[in-house]
Amino acid sequence: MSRHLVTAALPYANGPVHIGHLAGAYLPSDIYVRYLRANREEVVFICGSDEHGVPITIRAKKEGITPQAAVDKYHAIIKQSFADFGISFDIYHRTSDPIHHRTAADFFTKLYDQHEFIEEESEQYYDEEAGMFLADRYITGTCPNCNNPGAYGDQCEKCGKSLSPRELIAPQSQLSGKAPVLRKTKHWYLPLDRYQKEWLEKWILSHKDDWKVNVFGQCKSWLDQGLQPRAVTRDLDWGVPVPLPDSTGKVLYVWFDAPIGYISATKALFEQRQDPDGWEKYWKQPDTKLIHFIGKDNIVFHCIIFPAMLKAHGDFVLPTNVPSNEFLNLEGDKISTSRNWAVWLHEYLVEFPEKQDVLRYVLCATAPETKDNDFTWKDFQSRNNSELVAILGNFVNRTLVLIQKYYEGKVPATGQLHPSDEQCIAAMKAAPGKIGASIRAFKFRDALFDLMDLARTGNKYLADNEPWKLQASDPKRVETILAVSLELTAQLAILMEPFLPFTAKKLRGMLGLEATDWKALENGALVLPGHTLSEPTLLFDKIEDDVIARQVEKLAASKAANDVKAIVFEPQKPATTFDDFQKMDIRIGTIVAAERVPKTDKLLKLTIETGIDQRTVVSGIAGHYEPEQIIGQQVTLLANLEPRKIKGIESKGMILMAENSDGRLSFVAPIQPISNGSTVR
Ligand code: B3M
Ligand code: ZN
Repeated sequence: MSRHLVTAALPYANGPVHIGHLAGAYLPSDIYVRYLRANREEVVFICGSDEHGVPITIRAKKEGITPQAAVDKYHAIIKQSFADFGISFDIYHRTSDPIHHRTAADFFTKLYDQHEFIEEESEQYYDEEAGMFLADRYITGTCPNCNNPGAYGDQCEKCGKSLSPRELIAPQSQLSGKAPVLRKTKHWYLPLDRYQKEWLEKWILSHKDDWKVNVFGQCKSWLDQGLQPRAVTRDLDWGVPVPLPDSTGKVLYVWFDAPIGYISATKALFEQRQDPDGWEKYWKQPDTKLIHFIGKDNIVFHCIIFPAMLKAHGDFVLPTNVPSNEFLNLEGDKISTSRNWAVWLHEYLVEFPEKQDVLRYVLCATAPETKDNDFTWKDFQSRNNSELVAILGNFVNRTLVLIQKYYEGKVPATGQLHPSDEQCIAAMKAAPGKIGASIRAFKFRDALFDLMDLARTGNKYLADNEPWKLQASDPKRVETILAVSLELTAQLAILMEPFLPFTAKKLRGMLGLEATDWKALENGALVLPGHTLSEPTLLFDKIEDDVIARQVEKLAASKAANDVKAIVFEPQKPATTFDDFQKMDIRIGTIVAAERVPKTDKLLKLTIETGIDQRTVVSGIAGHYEPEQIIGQQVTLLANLEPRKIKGIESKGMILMAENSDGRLSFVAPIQPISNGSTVR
C-alpha cells in the first residue's frame, strides 16, 4: 500500500480539448486512479489549466481579447469537458490563481537564494515593429534538423527536435512577419549540464527498466547530446513576474511555472479539505509515488527539467514514473487545432449524448501506448457494434433478461457445480489480478482486452450451456447457470468501472450493487440469492452507418472550410501548354552566401549551390529576411531564366517564393532534404 500522487499534464487554456488529449494523458491517468481508489490505495489526482506562456497570448491576440479573458473562457470549457467524460480529478486548478503565483515565485526565489541559477546577458531576437522580444512561439523559421519551414522558436513539431530561436534558419516574427533583429537582455538559467554530471544522468539511467521504452529512449538521447543550461525566464508581460528587483517586463518561463502548478494545485486541494498542511506529505515524504501522465512532446520537461528543479529546490520527491503516450492521429492525419482537424470533446457530446463510455472505450482500445495510432470513425463504429454491443452488452443483457423471464428478476441460487461452471468461476477469480497487473504496468489496452475477454468467457459459457433449452427439462441446472452468469455480470460491473464508469454505474443500479471496491471481488457472492433485480435496459446500442457518415462529412467540411478561410485569391491565369512548362528548368539549390545589395531596401545578392554550379541570384526578399539568417535554406530555383543585370549584378535565375494576399513570403522548399540539383517537374 503506498501513497500515490498522480498528475496529468496541465492543458494550455488556449482552446478546447480533443480526443488526442483524452487518449494521451487524461484517460490513462483516470483509469489508473480509479483502479487505485477501487483498491483502497491512498491517492490524489491533480490537474489544472496551464494559463501562461506564448500559446495563450497568441490565442488572445487572435481573438482580440485579453489573455485573462482567453484563459477564463477556455479554462471553463476544458474543465467542463473533463467532468463530462468522468475524468475524476481531485482538483482541477489553474495557474493564474494567486496560490500558484505565490508558490512559483517562492520556488524561484529559493533556487535564486541557493545560487542555483546562472545569470547571463545574451542577444535575443527582437521585433522592432512590435517592440518586443520574440520568445518561443512568437518566432518561426526553417528547422535545421528536418527543413520544416514552420518550426517554432522552442520546438519543431515535425521532427520533435527542441530548438532555440537562434538555431532557426530564416527566422520570422509571428507578430509582424518581418525578420527580427538581435538585442541584449538578461536571463536566469538552470545549469542542466552540471546536474547531468552530478546526479541526473545516473538517476535517469536507474529507470531504464521501469520507465516505458519510448520515455527512456527520449531521455537517453537528450543525455547523449549533452544537456545545456536552460533559461527559466522570458521577456514577456504575461506570466508569473520574476520575483527580483530590476526585472520588470520579465516573467518565469511557462515551462518553469507550469509543473510547479502540480504543487500549487495540491496545496489548493488540501485547503479545500480544510487540511492546509496535508499536501506536504504527498510532496515531501520519500515513500510517495509521484506519477506524471503526459504526451510525448512533454517528456523532456517532466523527466529532465522538472526533476532538476525539484532536486535543486531540495524539499520534494522526484517522479517515480512518467508514463507518456505517443500521438493519436485522426483519419490518418495529424490532429491540428489550427486546421480544425480534431474531434472536440464538447462537440462529440452534442452528437453522441450519453456515449462518453463509448469514446473512452475506443480511445483506450486504440491508445497510442507504444507508437502513434489512428482514430477513425469506422473503427469507432465497429468497436461499438462488434465489441461493446455484441460482447459486453450482449452477455449482460442475455443474463438479466433470462433472470427476469424465468424468475421475475429474483436472483437464483447456485446448486451442484459442473466443470464448465468451475471453469467460468476460475476465469472470474483470475481476472482482477490480471487486469490489475496490466494497469499497474500502464498497459491499459491489455487491461481492457482482459476485461473484454472475461465478457467473452461469459458469452461462451452461455452458448455452451444453452440454459434456454434446459428450462423445461432441468430447471435446477438453469438456476445454477444463471446464478454463475449473474455473478460474472456483477464482477464485470466492478471491474469495468475504471474504464467505463458511466456504464458501471448504470449496471450497478440494475443489480442493486453497492460495492465498487475490488476487495469485494475476493469474497464472491456480490449479489445474494433472493435479491430482486430491476428491469434491465441495454448498456450499449448499435451505431448506424448514417450516423458515422455524418461525422466523416463534418470532418471533410471543416477541412475544406479551413482551407479557404479569409484569403483573397488571385484569379487563375489563362491556360498554358505542357510544352511551355517543359521549357522551364526548375531545380533545388541551397543558399550558401547572402548579402544586401548596397543602396537598395529590397534586394539580396544570393549565392546558390545548384548542384551544377554556384551562381549569383538577386532576389527581392530583403524586406523579409536578414542575409545571415537564410544561409543553409534550400530553395526552388528557376534556373534557365535569361540572365539579367540588376543594379550592376548579373543575376542568373530566380528563386521561387510563395506570397499570400497580405504580402507574406515563404520559401518554396522541399519537405525532406534532397540533393541540390534535383529537378522539379
Ligand atoms: N501545457 C503543454 C501541453 O499542453 C503544457 C503541459 C504542461 S504540464 C506541466 O502539451
Ligand atoms: Zn524539424
